[in-house]
Amino acid sequence: MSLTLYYHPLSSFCWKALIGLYEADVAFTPRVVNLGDPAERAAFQAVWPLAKFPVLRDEAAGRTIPESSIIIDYLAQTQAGAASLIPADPDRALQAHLIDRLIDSYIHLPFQQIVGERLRPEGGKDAFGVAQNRALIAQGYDLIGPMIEGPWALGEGFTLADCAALPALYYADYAVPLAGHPALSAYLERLKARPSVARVLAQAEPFFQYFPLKDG
Ligand SMILES: N[C@@H](CCC(=O)N[C@@H](CS)C(=O)NCC(=O)O)C(=O)O
Repeated sequence: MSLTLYYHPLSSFCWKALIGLYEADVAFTPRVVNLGDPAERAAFQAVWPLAKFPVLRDEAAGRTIPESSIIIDYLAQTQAGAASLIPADPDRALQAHLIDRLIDSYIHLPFQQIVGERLRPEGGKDAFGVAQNRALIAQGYDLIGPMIEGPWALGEGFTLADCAALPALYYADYAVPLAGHPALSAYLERLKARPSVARVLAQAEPFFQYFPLKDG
């Protein structure tokens, strides 16, 4: 099999890539990386020096593709089943990329910062930074909510924007509850019911005990 995905089942950015792979029914070899294991980390670093996942390796093409959004772009360019993840119409493709960028920048990354804060030792905490990131996520919800056309981000077609939205909304909900955003909450529920997403969530379930915000 030509494609290998380096990932971890609990990793939110890996969910974005996995949803794309499952949506398109692309065959790949899953390679779970335990970054806590020095040998595994070193081996992964040889594939991608930043040692951040997901990373897709296309052995036949001799290419290493990092970055969750770029992996979806690459799949759309190289796998017939994945083509629709990026709309053919250039304006709609821009919109898919815009939503992906906004979600990553103003929901997903601030959430990641909040989780990082939880893992810091006493004395290294940054309550001001956490408040800033919570405010950013709330702004992100206000921004993204009206952009969701329904049922999916760009209407009837499931795209990169939806692959990005699920992990960001699913996890950020723990830090900044979506309760005051009924349209986004309903969108998240539709996403969770999607078979590709349900598969990703089921695979993450055994690892969820390690999610630092699981108890609020
Ligand atoms: N911009 C990257 C972000 C990737 C990222 O931050 N991945 C996290 C997991 S969700 C990671 O590898 N963390 C491990 C670390 O930072 O040591 C993407 O979209 O793929």
